[in-house]
Amino acid sequence: MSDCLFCRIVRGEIPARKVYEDEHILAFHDIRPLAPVHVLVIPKEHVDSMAHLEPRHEAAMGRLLVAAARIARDQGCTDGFRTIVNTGRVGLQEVYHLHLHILGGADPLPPML
Ligand code: IU
Repeated sequence: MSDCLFCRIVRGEIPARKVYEDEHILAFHDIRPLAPVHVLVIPKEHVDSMAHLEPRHEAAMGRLLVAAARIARDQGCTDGFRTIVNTGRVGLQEVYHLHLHILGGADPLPPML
């Protein structure tokens, strides 16, 4: 069984402040928020990073994006938000379980790379 941190959150072994969950997707508040709204959206199935995506992940990634749009709306980001997917060492990825950051809740958001 994977000891990946986000897989452990999916299994309920590590607590997280969940904002959305279905069969395929989990979303929870980032523990070190960089904006008033900072939510991570992850596929429940482990994928190391965006660089590891294959054609078989197409449906899962479509679901992830559509869910992220709904979650952003539910979090009150009706005038816009940023999404970030950090990938690999160069992309400053810390947790090697693919995740989409949703950042919002400030108008405007501070500039970020
Ligand atoms: P990154 O895209 O891999 O660089 O970001 C990982 C994020 O996961 C980062 O913003 C952390 O604050 C966040 N995080 C978390 O929410 N819960 C945790 O237990 C750990 C990291 I470790």
